[in-house]
Amino acid sequence: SKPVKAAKKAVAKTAEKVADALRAEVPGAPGSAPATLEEPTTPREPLPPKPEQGAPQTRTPTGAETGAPPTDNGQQGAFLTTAQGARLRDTDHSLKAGPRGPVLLQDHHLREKITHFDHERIPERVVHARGAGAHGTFTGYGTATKLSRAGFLKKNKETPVFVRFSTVLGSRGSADTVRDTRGFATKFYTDEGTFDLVGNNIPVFFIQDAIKFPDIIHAGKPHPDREIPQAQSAHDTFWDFVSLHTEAQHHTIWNMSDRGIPRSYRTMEGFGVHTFRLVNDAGETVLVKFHWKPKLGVHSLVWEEAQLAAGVDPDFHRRDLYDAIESGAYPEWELGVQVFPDTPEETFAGIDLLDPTKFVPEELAPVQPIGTMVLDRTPTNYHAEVEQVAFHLGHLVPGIDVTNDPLLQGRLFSYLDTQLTRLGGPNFHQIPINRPHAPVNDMLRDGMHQHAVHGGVAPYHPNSLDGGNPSEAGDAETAFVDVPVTVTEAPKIRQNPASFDDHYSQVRLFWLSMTPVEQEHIISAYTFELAKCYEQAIKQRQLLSLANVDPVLCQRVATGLGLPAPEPTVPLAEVTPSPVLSQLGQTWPGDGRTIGIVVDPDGDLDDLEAVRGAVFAAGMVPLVIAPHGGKVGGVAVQRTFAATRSVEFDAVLLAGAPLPAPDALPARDAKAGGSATVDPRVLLLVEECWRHAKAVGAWGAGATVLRETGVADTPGVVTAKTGEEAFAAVHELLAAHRVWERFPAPVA
Ligand code: HDE
Repeated sequence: SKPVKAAKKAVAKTAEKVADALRAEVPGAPGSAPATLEEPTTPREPLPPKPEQGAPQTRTPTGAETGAPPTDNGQQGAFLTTAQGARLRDTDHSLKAGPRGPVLLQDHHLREKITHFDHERIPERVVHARGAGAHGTFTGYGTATKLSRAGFLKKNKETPVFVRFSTVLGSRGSADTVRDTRGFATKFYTDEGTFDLVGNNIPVFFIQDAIKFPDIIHAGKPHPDREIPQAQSAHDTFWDFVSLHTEAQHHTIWNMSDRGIPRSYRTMEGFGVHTFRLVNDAGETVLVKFHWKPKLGVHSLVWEEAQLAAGVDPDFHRRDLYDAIESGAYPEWELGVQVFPDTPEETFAGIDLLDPTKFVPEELAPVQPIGTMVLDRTPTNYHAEVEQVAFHLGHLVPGIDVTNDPLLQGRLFSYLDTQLTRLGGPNFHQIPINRPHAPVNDMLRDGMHQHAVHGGVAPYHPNSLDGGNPSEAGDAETAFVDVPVTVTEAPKIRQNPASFDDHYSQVRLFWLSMTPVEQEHIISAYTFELAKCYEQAIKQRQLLSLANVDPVLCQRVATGLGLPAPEPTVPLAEVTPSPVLSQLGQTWPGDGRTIGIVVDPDGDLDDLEAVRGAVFAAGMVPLVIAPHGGKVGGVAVQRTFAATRSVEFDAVLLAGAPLPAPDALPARDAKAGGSATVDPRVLLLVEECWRHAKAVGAWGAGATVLRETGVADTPGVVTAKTGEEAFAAVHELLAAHRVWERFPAPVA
């Protein structure tokens, strides 16, 4: 119509004017034509599929092809269609009675598009809602074949895996770096069926019986009246529960330790928590506990850093995992088992192996490596993979079986049950990420979202109409056979074994295994969390528990809270510390760490290229930080002062002392002890790195910044003649993760 054409013309004219003005403003290129952007709405040939974007799996559970074309991925075909495959002429305008008229109900495309959008979200997981995932490969060492008949543990056998890491308490949109337990769930797509190892980064659990899971989770989740706090244990209901329910004290001290705030998913251990039973070809059994050991070591954030990161970069761990994999620093873990004889008592060194609030110190039962896992591929689609993946402890393969741990037994029920609501029905195993790689030949039929078109007439066993298929497999065909464990004759009863009553000995063992720095962190964590509680009675009750763990711990927290330290109610346990529990005292590779390099655009930048090269060569990521974007000294700037914060870096190098920019934050008054010669954002960066015990290096004018911040000549702060020398010194410091001596000496 005429008015529309006129309007279009006017818009085109204005656009031309704006383009002219922009052209004139491009320095050094007056009048030069701007680079033309390809019009994205013009139909063109499909983009070639990315190698990692294989076609959606078209195999149905019965092996039949669905007929979906192999390149049927999102945004790859030339023409937009409806869900029914009809090509569309226009997806930007609703069907209306005239340009100004009402929208017509008959617009199927509008309704289909909006209805589908309205239903894009699925319920988040009731726990472990926030997660990040990656694909990889597990390779068996063959060392476990004498213990288990599982084929994927055989020497050099490669098995695809998908891992989902998670926090427990927070909602899907909560921050990554909160103090919490982390989930570490691995799906092994083995030739003999899928095996799920659904573990955590802490080897013990809050409760000894699954029936209490709703209680602990209700206590940890936000208060039902205000729905606060999000993703925190620092509130009354959590501490009410753990102080009343003292079997939770062991898991809680791990949370209050640095394990509760991991540096990265890549630097976390994983634990199966429960004791499992392995069975070999000869039918012999052993009891085991599974451990994942990260090749990079176990490292954590410091609390202030974790709090800052939660605001500055709530996706800190998700981003770290993604960036590491994309940059080729593939995270790697060794899988190991602690092995115990399968005796009727199911105990080892006096520790009840069915009690999930206890672990077995590695000094008593070393972790024996049985394979290695490398994660080398990020998800293609978060919803399809990370959200829809469904783990379950009952997904076992021949050679691995469960024990009577009452927590484990309840989980065997819960995981299948929860998927029915979360994934909308009983066919979630047909979702691509959940499809086994082993051939499936089940007789599960129909149900919501059934994707298979099953043939045949006799989905029952035995049958004579479909050739008697499928028939049962025997031992020779690697069938899963439940280990015929003898169940003792006993009364039906709601009661725990007596050994479950010891709630404090291993808490004390953990506390005494920590170095002084780590103990300080634990004291601060308890003090912080309890100070966030309003009810005095809850604080006092928790102090009673701490008194049963250790008098110094109890006294220090009590002092912090301004409360009297109570006397213990049980004798302090005699325990032997387990030094391996400490995260300090060893050196580790720094693969995938980030090194911030602060540059002064007006300074001497001769060494910059060489330093970046040295950082890359060390398997780390250099990020150049400057007052403005663009290039400095011929090198691209990746972070500007306005858009970065210390938490992004594992160590910082200073290649200059940038002067305050005219629009910078107010410079401090030199007379009042502040610096008027260095940009305050650089000073803050260095101060924070120093407080968080990170290595700091400088060369050239960078040394000025160290002097201005008052950190020169302190531990872990190095100055060197050249940039490469400064990085070499920082690299060496990074091997210990942090400059631990910077923390104040503990007060006894
Ligand atoms: Fe879970 N847990 N859990 N849990 N858990 C779930 O399953 C549950 C427990 C763990 O990334 C839920 O699919 C009960 C211990 C991880 O998708 C749910 C009990 C350990 C994940 C559930 C426990 C875990 C879950 C929620 C007490 C460490 C995330 C959504 C008996 C060994 C998996 C879902 C993922 C998820 C129940 C205790 C680890 C509701 C009843 C102990 C890593 O089924």
